[in-house]
Amino acid sequence: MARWTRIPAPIARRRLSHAAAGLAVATLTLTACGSASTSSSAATTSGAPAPSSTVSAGSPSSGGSSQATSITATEADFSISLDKSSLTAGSYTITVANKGSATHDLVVEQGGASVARTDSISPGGTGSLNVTLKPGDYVFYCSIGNHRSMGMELPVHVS
Ligand SMILES: [Cu+2]
Repeated sequence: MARWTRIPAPIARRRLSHAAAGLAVATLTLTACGSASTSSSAATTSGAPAPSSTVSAGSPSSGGSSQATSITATEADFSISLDKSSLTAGSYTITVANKGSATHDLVVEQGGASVARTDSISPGGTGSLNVTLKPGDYVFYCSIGNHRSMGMELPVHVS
């Protein structure tokens, strides 16, 4: 008999703790709801900064024409290589690193016309240019001496 009288006590205690837990959950839920609505209204209020950070993340695929993508062209004697194999239409800042022992430059050409170019770049130096690329075929080349015919010519397709 003594055992039977002892058993209900833990059950009652468990029920109590369940009830307490339920209250705690209810309180947490209320608190969570309160803070959630506060933070979502804060996000709505700060609507301007939020989209701009989203744009920087998703700009390469859609509508990122306002923000330039940085790419690097590496020149040597006598070659040009890009750190990106495929380019999509948009604005680009192209950093040109001259790893050769001769002076080079970089010209972006489309349909035989120069679209953008760097100044002459000394050996070991870097230059840069800004260009907006549209879908189509371009040629990146070095305009110094006969470097283009020596191999400093890179066809670039922009999709
Ligand atoms: Cu060159």
